[in-house]
Amino acid sequence: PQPVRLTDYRPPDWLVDTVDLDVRLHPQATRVVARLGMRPNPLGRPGAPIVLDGDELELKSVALDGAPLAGAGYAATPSSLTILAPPQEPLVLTIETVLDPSANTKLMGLYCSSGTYCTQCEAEGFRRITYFPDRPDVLAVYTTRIEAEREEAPVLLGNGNKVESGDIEGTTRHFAVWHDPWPKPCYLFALVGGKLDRITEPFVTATGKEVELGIYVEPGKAARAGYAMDALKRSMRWDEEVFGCEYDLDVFNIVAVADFNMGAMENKGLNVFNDKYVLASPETATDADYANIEAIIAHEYFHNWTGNRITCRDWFQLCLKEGLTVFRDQEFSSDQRSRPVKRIADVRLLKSHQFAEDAGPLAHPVRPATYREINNFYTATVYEKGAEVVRMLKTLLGEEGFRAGMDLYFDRHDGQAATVEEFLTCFADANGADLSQFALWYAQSGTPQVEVNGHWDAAARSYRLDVRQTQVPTPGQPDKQPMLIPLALGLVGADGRDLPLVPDDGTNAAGSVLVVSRPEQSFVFRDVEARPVPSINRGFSAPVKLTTNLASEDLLFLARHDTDPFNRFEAGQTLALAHLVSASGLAPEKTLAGALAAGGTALVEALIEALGASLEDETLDPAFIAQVLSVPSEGDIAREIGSEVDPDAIHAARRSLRRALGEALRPGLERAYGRHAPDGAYSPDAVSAGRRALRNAALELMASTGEAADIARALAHFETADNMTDRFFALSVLAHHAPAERDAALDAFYQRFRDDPLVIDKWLALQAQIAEPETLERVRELTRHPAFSMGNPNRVRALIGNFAAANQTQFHRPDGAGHLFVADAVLELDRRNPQVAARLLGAFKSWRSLEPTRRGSAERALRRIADGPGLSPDVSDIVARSLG
Ligand code: BAL
Ligand code: ZN
Repeated sequence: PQPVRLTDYRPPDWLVDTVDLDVRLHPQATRVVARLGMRPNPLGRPGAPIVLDGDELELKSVALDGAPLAGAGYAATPSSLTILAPPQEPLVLTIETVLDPSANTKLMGLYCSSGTYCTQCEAEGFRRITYFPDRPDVLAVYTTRIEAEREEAPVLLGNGNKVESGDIEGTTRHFAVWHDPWPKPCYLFALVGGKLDRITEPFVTATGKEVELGIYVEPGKAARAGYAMDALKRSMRWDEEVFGCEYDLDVFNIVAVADFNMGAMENKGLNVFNDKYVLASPETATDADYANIEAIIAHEYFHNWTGNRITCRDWFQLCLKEGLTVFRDQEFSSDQRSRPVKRIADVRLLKSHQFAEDAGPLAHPVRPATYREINNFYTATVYEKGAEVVRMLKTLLGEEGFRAGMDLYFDRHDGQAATVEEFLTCFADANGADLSQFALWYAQSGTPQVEVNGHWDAAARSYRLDVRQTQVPTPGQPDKQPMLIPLALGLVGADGRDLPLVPDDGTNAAGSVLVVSRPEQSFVFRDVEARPVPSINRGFSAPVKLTTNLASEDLLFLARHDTDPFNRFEAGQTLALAHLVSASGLAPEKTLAGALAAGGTALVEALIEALGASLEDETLDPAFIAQVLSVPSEGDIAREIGSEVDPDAIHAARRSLRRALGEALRPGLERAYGRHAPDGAYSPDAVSAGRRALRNAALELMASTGEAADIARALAHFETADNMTDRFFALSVLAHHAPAERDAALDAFYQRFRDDPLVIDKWLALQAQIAEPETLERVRELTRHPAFSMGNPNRVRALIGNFAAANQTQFHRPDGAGHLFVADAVLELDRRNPQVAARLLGAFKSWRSLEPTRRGSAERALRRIADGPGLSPDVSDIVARSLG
């Protein structure tokens, strides 16, 4: 496909004010009649034809103002419909198409998921339902009549409010009419028809309007929707209280389906969810599942204002709704749970996914300037880095300044399709701020590198920080400009308390945030009586790669004393990472890793001691301690090493550090394990989840020693667990650390949950992650297991996705068999579901940093895909950029 460029944007030639749809559902031949109330756009090209998008559509008829249009009046293909010489005035265009939902394996447009009709239209799925100007800046009011066999689809749902329903006399069919008064782009259209159970609750908005909330699930699963409903109500209240956003329809419905490409979708008044992010019970869902459900329910709900009421002018602006809405859901979860632990988890995710993306051939700006396939830009960069950019805006402007900017944005752009520039202008106008340099965060790709060196001047009683920022080249961006980087700072005194920050004249330190704007810049603080330890980039205030001249003793000090919980965590991680890099045999000269290697085991012992101090500190949140004890991931270590990566060496280094922790901290781990034993029925709340997290972290660290008593403890933990968090965690410990117990435990788990696909996904994922050479054959066999299906995205992601993304040693086997297996899976999947195939292919994103043997085999696998016949635009785009 030809690239689409941001600079080529022009307004639509024709606008659509109203869409009246009549959809007669049938599994193989659904008939759609669309009546589009259109008019020429005063901002468009005068006299332009009407050009509508389509995708695999079968056209039955076209009429203009009620009169059938002869073939000479239009040109139609499955992918476009052009009305050749329309009158240049308001008109009604009626289009009849027929489609086959059962044959729709791409899961875009209208399809059947386990017998339920549902839709997915973002980004460009509506054109698979009817011909339409499928672009987000065409906003219309929709009325949807849905008709179906009563037996087959007793529930019929659409956007907006239900205005009519009934039986069709003399037939076995019935219908419902839904009207959505809020103009919206077609990507927010949805309909659902099926046999579904429902839970419902009332909600009264801040101004007293009553809303009926409904969650629809497969028959028999309603009992598992309660947590999602609770999360929804909390989200609605929170958005009123924190952002002043009130819901705006009489009903809000969520439907959970089993076959879904994404996590969920924010269609107006009718969210459609991957059932993984709705269904939960203590027996089937882990604490992480509960937290994800809460976050994603909130995320989709928050889109009602950031995405739906104010949408995107074009798909380049995707971060306008996604980055902002991720920021909002992160804030919601932080308020509902532990803010520091949430921040640590979010930064871990950012580094493992987004920093990795930024460091490889798929790097792109938060707002890309060009794309070939928009489906490939639902990325960690657009979402997670996009959220970091909004967070920095808040850091720079402060709580009130940020809220003033948001208020102005809602006020000024409600009902519009907006741009990133318009968003930033609201914050600039509301605060009298110049955000022109800040805007580079949207345009420049790559992770900025920030080096900070601190110097204490005893004679002058001052402390100086020299800051240097470097922007590394990324695909298509060889040269970059310096960015505006907010670095939150503390100077920690010997007693562990923060010193007052007194900026010397001439610096631009605003409170405790250094605003770095130049390639090199110094900040001086006076009245500093003794050498402090600087705590830099507190709370991860900027998404940068930070290096400092802190000595390992300084990091050990921060790991014990920093009052900023994120940096207390981060200090331990920095030391652990340095050790792991050096233990992987690849310590570059003059780095902290090099120094550690030179320092020998003494520093590792000191690190373990510092982690042990956190473990024993009963004033700390157990969830925080669990994070502190969790060593950097294999991906983090690989990224730190950067080139000539050997995943086996990394795996061995990480394993041996965990074993050392298990051995050295055993008494404390045993105490934590005992102290956090369950004291009542399972509850998914954050405090209970934190206690389980620490207890399970202790279980795993002890089991990583391989001692028989520790394995026996894990087995007992598995067998006596009364909830999925504990049961699955213990199973995972056995799978990774107890080869002799593994298969019996896996089998017991399978027999217990064989009828529950979402739980079986955990079972598939776990087996795919075992770091042993037999795993590839195990995964191959599992692709033939009755529980597996290439047609279901959750199954594919659980088994093949986890093998590729979460099993570095086996995906990158030196014999290349892992790469080849995934390449063949990508090719097979691409014929069925290109979006899922392209996402799987993303696992190759760091291939250039591998050592030569593995790099060669990854390249051969990528070339094999590139040479595949009839590749989808999704896969051909990713493979071309990966090799480019
Ligand atoms: N808009 C696609 C799903 C989501 O990000 O909410
Ligand atoms: Zn979203």
